[in-house]
Amino acid sequence: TGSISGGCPFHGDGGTRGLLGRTNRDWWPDQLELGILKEDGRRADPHDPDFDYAEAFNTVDYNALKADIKALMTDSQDWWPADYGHYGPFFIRMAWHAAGTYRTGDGRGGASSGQQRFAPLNSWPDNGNLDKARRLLWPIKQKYGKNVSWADLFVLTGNVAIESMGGPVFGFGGGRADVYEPEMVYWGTEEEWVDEGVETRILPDEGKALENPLAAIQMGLIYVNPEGPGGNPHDAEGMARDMRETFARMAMNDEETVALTAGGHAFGKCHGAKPSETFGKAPEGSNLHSMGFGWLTDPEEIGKGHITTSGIEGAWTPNPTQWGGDYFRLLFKYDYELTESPAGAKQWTPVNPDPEDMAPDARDPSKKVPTIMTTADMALKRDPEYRKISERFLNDQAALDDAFARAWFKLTHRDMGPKVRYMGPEVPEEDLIWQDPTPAGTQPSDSDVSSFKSKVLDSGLTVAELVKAAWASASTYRNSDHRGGANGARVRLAPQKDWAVNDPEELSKVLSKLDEIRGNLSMADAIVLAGAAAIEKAAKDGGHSVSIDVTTGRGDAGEEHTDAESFEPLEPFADGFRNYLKTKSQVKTEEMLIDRAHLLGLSIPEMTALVGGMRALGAVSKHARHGNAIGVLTDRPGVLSNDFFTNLLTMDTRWDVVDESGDEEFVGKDRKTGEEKWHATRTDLVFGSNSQLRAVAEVFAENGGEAKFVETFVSAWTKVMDADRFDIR
Ligand code: HEB
Repeated sequence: TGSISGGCPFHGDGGTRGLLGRTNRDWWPDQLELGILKEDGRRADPHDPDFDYAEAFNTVDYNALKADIKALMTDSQDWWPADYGHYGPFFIRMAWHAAGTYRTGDGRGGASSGQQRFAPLNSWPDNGNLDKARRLLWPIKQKYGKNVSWADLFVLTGNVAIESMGGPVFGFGGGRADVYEPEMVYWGTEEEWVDEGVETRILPDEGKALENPLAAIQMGLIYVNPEGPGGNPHDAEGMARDMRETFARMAMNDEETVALTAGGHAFGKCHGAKPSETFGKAPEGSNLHSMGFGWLTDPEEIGKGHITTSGIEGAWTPNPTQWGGDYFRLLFKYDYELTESPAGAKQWTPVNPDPEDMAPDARDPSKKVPTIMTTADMALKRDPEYRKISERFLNDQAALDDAFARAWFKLTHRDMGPKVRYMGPEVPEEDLIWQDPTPAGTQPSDSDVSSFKSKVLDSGLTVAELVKAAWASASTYRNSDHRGGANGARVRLAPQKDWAVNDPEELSKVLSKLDEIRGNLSMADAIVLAGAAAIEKAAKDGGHSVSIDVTTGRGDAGEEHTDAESFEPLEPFADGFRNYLKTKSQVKTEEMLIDRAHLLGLSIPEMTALVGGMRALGAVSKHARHGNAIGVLTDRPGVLSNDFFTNLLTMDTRWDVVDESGDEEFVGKDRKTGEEKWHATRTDLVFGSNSQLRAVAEVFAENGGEAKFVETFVSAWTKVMDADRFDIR
């Protein structure tokens, strides 16, 4: 992809930062405090905890819903009149900005939870005036109620908008359940949002790559600054670099980037008819009586409609509410000169346009105005690689239609996970490689399962090896974009099989042994069942009789089902559960554990039990300097016991730093004799040092606590193994 991304997560300008960077509380210190009402696990979501949104969506009269959305397109409202009498372009921008926050680095952001309703996204400068777009949709949201989420409505409205203007659409899958509070996402550390003179985050000359997992080059942007890197319209190379990198962070290649941008800008206009000094505060910080609206200060804007947003002024084509090839036709027909909008933004205008290539005025179709290109649009002709693609689309409209429709579908569905999660009558038949398609599995018989489990225990593989393989397979799952997980057994394939965190040699030995003895089980089931057999044995050796529920029926994916490159961002830079750290980052190693637990959907007790349990089982990575035993605070590794907690919390041990420089490894010595007993990392000691984690560790260490620990460990383990089983939910 020509990506210049830094390899290291959260890599930036040195120094350390918190897991979330700058948060809503930093941006809006006066924000109403609702967090106290969520103590004791009280939920912000008003729906019943067992409300099944996907099921609810399936009850909707889909065609009626689409007809209602279509009618809205041209039902211009006095409080925010539609440009050209058609809201379509405005809604496309809304849908694209809803989806465009997605980033491959951690799978967070994206259209799948309706986050655009909340801060900071509702107030990002790049989302300017989209508060009005969402409010236009309220009557439809209200009508369909809980059966149509905001998240689905945003995307479907984008689709209907494209269709209603003659554009190509590939399909729609519903099933995005809304959230009711802002998701905890790292959006960056800068104290400034995008503005003139604020640097791009990418400066290769200064050795600055775009910090992982971010996918926008400035705080407050979806992708890039339309006026050029840091607002410089002359930096054509930098513009293409910023676009290429940010789109790559959303798994878009050059062709998809060109198709999306040109296809999107076939529609609508930019808004910069008046200087942006007239801007009021963004929604999250605006007056109470603005009722959630922001930016609106120009009284004209109420009666006449959309005046200034980005500051750039003008439409790209002469037919802004009609799909077609005018964007490329104009881009290549004319030379463009640098001009300034009334709001003072840098933009490009065709030199001597023919009258028929002028655009209608957004309010008065009898008036003609010049079209424009942004500096970002100009990159599609100034960058040699983009240019080749643009020229192909210029001469082949059908190719653009297909590329745009597919890229739009990917953009808006990329974070929904496996295709089984898509609902509704317009889900495309075709399997797409980015959906990580997994062939359906079959259900093994009970006797197949039990004979396999006894073979596993006789195979000579250790508890630790089996547990590590199962964890390696399942723990790639991310709750954010629902990718990864044990289904498909992609742990056998590149790149996972070679990740250092997976101890590749050991993994390959375990997998070939399991393959040998699995009979007609799928590899995916065999790996999970082997882990379960190992844990049951380990529990028995510790005096606990447990039986682990394994939901079988997983399928095996092949290389042909797998876009290996797209799995690279799933590699953990740190996996505290296996005591693995690849690169020390700006974020503390224990925060990386919290991050991973969050992506796995784990609670504090679940995370704590898993860490303590995997240590007791000896299931730690081999990377560590102290061999296989780091964090394994037990004399009987391989037995499921609460030894990790009792040995961590005892006052008989004194802990010292081993590597003064790194502050990552520690040695535990007998307080009286000075004898070395254990080696541990930050992700071990945090369960004794952090007051909240210690409180939970105490429960597992205290008298009678071991049973509670085993029970919590087993249920958390099962949760991780089954995290991606949407096929059976
Ligand atoms: Fe766009 C609009 C930029 C991509 C679609 N954009 C727009 C504007 C700007 C831009 C500046 C204006 C705003 C206002 O209002 O003012 N884009 C941009 C950039 C990029 C883009 C820089 C990257 C390169 N788009 C895109 C995509 C899509 C789009 C991808 C889809 C697909 N846009 C759009 C639309 C519009 C816009 C549709 C219009 C809106 C209205 O009209 O309202």
